[in-house]
Amino acid sequence: MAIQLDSALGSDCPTSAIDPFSDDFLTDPYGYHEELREAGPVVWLDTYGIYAMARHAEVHAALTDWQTFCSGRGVGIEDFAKVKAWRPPSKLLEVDPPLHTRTRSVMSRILSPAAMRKLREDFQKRADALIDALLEKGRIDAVKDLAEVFPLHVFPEAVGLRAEGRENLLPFANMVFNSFGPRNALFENSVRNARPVVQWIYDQCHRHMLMPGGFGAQVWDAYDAGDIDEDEAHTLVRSMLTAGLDTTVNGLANTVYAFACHPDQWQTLRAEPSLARPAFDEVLRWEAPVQTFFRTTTRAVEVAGVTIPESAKVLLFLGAANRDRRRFENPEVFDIRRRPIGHVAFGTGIHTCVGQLVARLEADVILNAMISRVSAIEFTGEPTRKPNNTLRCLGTLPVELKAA
Ligand code: OVM
Repeated sequence: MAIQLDSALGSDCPTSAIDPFSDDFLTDPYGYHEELREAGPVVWLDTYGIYAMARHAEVHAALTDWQTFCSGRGVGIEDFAKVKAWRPPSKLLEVDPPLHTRTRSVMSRILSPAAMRKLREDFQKRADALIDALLEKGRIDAVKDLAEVFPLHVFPEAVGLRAEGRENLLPFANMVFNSFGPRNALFENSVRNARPVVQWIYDQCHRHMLMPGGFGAQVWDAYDAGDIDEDEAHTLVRSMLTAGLDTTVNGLANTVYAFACHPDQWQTLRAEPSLARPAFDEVLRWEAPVQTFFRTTTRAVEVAGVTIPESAKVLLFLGAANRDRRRFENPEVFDIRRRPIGHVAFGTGIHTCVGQLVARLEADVILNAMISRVSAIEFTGEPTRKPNNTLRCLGTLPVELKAA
């Protein structure tokens, strides 16, 4: 007869004392990722009383099985079934089918390939002008002067936001991405003085605040068509304002960082500009802007021989999965010729990043602009980190762009 396993939380798998939300971890996560991957397919994190997965196979499988690993109880550390969410939950990120299916289809229609084709020419012009201006300067902070400037220039306009108050966008996103982690100092500091920031964001989501033709107005068109209700429309606009900016800011900063660290790879890309798309995927694999998300189990489930009980929080390390040698050869090596199919920087399954075409478009036009104009990207100082409970953020990235 089979022996009944002790069903106490975490008793069934390796335990780790690693704190994935400590400054130490967030500043340089990769050694810890390796420890977590090697500890086992499922690891119990003592500090928080949660399960974690850092290997590609298990992260991928959990993301695909939304029936078992649900999002409706929050994708942060707190279980919405037990603790009230600090903000009204997202109707895209923090819901399951059938509601998710409906809101998701509205958003994927708005953020479609056809919509991107309409934006491309304008985005490219702006990217070209920005890189020209940065070459005049020569020495720049690629976070402030490039990675923040460009998305802030093109994205709020594509959504149809008015100009005043846009300085609230990045602090709001910083707060939300910190809020997926524990109530540590990072979270507390980012929600200090949050009220006016949150108020501004919520105000912008109303129909009368949004310019005709933009992504925001198109969400309200879906309300007119009867696809979503009023509250859903408002919250979906909020989703774009939350998820659409800080992610691409860090994606672009990480792109410049990756090439500054690997001058040979920059020359490879310049010699073969058609590698721009796979190069951006390699940046995402190597340095994922969104490092982690949680899921909550809807039932007891066995994963690689470990039984995870029902109602458990499971932390999925997207960034660690992307550097799992079981899935990617020499995962620490940044190689734009690699076809990093299967990286989970955009997630996978039903919640796969719905805005990824916008992110890809932004990266593509910036890389295009740089390929023809920038012969080299050289560090002029040490980059600094800005720890966030979810995002892989650079604080400053001092580089010199050399004109071609
Ligand atoms: C949302 C939302 C917020 C943060 C991230 C995200 C990466 C979505 O409010 O829907 O996706």
